[in-house]
Amino acid sequence: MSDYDTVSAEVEHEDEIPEDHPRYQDLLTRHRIEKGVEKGITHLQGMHAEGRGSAFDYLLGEETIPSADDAERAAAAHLLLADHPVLSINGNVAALVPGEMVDLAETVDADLEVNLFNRTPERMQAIADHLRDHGAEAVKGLEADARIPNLDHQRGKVDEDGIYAADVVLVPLEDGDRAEALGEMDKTEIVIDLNPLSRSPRVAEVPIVDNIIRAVPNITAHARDLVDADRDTLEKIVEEFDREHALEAAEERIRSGF
Ligand code: PTJ
Repeated sequence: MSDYDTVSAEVEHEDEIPEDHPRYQDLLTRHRIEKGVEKGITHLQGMHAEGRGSAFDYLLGEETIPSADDAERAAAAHLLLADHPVLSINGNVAALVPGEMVDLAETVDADLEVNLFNRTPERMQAIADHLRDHGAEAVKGLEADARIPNLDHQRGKVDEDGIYAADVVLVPLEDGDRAEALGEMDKTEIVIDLNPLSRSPRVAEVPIVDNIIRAVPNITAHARDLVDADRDTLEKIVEEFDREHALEAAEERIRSGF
């Protein structure tokens, strides 16, 4: 038995996963999702979502492909240009990248809002507390004093001064219905999803086909790089981004390996 065979999903702390393991990112992701379920942050369905994502990531080569890096730079430019950017957080996002989302929100001056598919008061509170434990000062989503039109009651609940009023929304690992409904509200939508055929990236102005654990720190790195850029520079990055190419390049990589 090799050392790698001894790395099981039962590791108590993620530091126990060896960073030189060939499937390190996948093991780390699985571990964080399991801990999220244990803490009442992640819904059990989040494990299915993770499994699907993991298969696509394997086919992508578990790396940020050049078209995804372009999308991440365009996302950073959109967020910096926005009047009211909001980063939407669900149970998988909170488990996988809590500190990284707080970091991005601070870098682009965005609000963080918890917005769940399987919404319960307990999970809403647990996620808000988890984000605060990772440095968030304010977390929206608990007021739920506005509704996304054309979505059923629970899934459509948002804060009036949060997602409802936002001009640019980052919605990672989102289900297609809500992504479509947010798009119909004329918001600029940035979606992170490893499946380029999923409805949510297909309706997004900026589809990012990349693992969220790589995508969010990379958007933040681009935002730091662009933070002093003038509006013309940012607008040029936004204009030059080709969403169709981003989706096609990701699908090509997944299907052919190239
Ligand atoms: O916390 P809740 O209640 O809001 O529920 C969250 C889930 C994710 C369970 C819910 O939104 C859901 O069921 O989503 P879907 O329809 O399964 O879509 C999730 C998408 O995220 C799928 O297309 C996956 O391929 C993708 N995905 C999963 N893990 C990752 C990912 N994309 C990027 N990075 C990942 N690590």
